Amino acid sequence: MKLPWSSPPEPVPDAASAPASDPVPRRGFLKAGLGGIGLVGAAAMGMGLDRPTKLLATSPQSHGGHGADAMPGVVGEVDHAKNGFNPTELLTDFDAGEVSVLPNGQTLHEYTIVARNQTIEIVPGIDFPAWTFNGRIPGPTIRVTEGDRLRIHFFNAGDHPHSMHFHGIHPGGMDGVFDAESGVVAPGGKFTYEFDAEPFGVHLYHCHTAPLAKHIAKGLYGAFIIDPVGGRPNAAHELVMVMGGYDIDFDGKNEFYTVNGIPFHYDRDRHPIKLRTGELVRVYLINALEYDPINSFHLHANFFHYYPTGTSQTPSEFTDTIAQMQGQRGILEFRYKYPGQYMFHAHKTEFAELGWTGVFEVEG
Ligand SMILES: [Cu+2]
Repeated sequence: MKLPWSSPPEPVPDAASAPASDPVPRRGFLKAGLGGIGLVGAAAMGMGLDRPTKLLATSPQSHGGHGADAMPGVVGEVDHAKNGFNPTELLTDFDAGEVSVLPNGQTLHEYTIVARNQTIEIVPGIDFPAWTFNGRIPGPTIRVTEGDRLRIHFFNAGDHPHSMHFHGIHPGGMDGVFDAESGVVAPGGKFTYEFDAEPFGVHLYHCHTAPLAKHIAKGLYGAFIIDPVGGRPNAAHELVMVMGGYDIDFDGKNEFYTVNGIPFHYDRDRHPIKLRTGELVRVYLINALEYDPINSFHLHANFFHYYPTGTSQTPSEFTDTIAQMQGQRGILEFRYKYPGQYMFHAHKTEFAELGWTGVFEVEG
């Protein structure tokens, strides 16, 4: 049997290993402004100086004839098939793993997770040398019920040491932090993490090897949902949104921001999320952003009940905006009263203009 990690790792063209003679230095490209666009085929992107803060769409895809766009965007579409994942599908892709029952009656969820080097087209024409769990950013949304057993067979097919560090309650030897015994895996190696799922809530997992910020920012993070026994009230839509960013020139600052891996994906002209009035919508929101201390979520023309970390079934707040620091997460519940198109985005405008924005399209 060909093991999933037996293929040779691809080279990772990151800042440390990129040849000095790189004909199109990324930072140079960013600073070059529009003149550099043709070199990478990025369509209709206006680059700023240090960060591409003016990504105004100017093609027929923009809302021509109605003045300026409400928010910047990009023109065209990334190659989702080549990337191997589509953010629209990731919204509702909950993974219970291989389910069986242990002799003691406990439900067992088994997963195979592979970390590897992978090039992701993050906006049209711009590739990012990512590291992924199972070929996607964020990694699989692991979803189980409190008290279930998790058994995760982790393979490192990348060329750096990686691990899976889960938030939750578990033994130190399963924490994926210090050494091979506690689940740090060398390239070509494997480790099996096994522990009980607690407490219920919305959590996350991520690689926890040094330098930590880089390993997370390269894409090694995902959602980890533990449902309470008996579940939560039925919702018409349950959606996962994992916030992240991309530092494409490796200077420790993000050039793009996103939910579920691809900036601007859920915009009005692209792939708005379709809802109906009156439906209960539940969003599992996680902040896996590195290099910026605070992220946020703002919902337009509506309010939501907020359950920090999802560890209580009683909401703590009724609001339209929340902030999350790195690693924080929570559950949002709302219903739309009126049909229409409604933005959701980071309330930090810079993040929104650089990709962390989307639209709920609500029909009556
Ligand atoms: Cu790592």
